[in-house]
Amino acid sequence: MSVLEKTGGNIVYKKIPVPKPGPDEVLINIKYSGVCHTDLHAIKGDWPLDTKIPLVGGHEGAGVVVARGELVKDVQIGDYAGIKWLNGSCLQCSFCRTANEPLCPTPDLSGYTVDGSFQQYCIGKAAHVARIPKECSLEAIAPILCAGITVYKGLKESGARAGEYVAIVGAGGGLGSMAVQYARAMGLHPIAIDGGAEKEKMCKELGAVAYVDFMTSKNIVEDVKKVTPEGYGPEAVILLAVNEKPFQQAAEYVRPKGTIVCIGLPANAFFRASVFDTVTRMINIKGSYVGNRQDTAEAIEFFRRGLIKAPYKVVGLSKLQEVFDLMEAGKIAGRYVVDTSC
Ligand code: 8ID
Ligand code: ZN
Repeated sequence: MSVLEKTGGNIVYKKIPVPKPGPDEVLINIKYSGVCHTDLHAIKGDWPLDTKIPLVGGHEGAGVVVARGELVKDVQIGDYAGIKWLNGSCLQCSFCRTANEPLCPTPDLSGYTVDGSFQQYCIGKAAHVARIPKECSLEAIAPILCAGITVYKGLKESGARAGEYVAIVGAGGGLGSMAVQYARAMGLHPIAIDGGAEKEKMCKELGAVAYVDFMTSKNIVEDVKKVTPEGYGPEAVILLAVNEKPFQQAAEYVRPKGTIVCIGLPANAFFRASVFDTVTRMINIKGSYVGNRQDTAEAIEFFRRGLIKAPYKVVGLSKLQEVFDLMEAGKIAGRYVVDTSC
């Protein structure tokens, strides 16, 4: 399996023991796992939060339940289930009680504070594992388990309504390719912002109404505004880039009274917006962090209905380091999914 032994080091592919589920846990035979940029942040130690070490990363794991603890009633052996970022939460604090589980002060984070899905056998708290319908392809649904849930939640948090425009910043990446699809399925008009011709082609195929290339555009703010009907800018901006600069630009092109949703987590980044503009243009700025169990069920239902077909490539888990190298270079259009059997 793939293990990180030292923050900032390379990952090591090796055999490790199969864990045993506790009373409220299930053991999932992970077949496929998506590779999220968060996994790369974890390896590099980008965030002000320590990982466990040694660490098995991964939090987009789809597989089959093979064992369960004695308190688990509603998940059966043989069910399809998914490991997501929120592996577990206390379920008793006021955040958990009000369906804000991602804000629980004592969360278990898959592939960060507990071992995740870059292995064949992974533990999840039964209350939190994603319920995956049997008709779903496990490799195709893997990226829904973080990327899909997160962007779906972010789009809901933006308050944008059918018929409105939404800028997706980082649209060519893993979360972005999902966001373009979810936006469309929700009746919104997505404007894709990313770099390069391959990502442009993908975003347009997925249904983006326009593509603004941050690497060649001479004026991103004007280029984004001019593709909206009256030129006032999009009602919402979903920030997924792993770069601070576009966070600054968003406040300049969002439509007055519009909403900026921060989701991407570049290391040591700050959001800077003009106070004058924020006030006189009545801009809303907020963060959005994965999703709760209901968001998970809803995001999966869009997928089950065939509304989300974001592109992914499959490689063996033993090639994971190569996927991280491509990700670091910004060369991945869509998502990589690893097959844990090879
Ligand atoms: O709950 C959350 N908030 C959450 C959940 C999951 C992931 C947050 N994330 C975070 C990740 O930790 C990461 O920081 O979202 C970010 C994006 O994750 P990802 O989609 O898995 O990363 P990616 O596939 O590498 O895509 C990033 C895209 O951003 C583009 C890149 O070209 C790439 O396609 N990008 C960059 I870097 N700079 C850009 C810019 N200036 C840009 N796109 C537009 N303008
Ligand atoms: Zn993720």
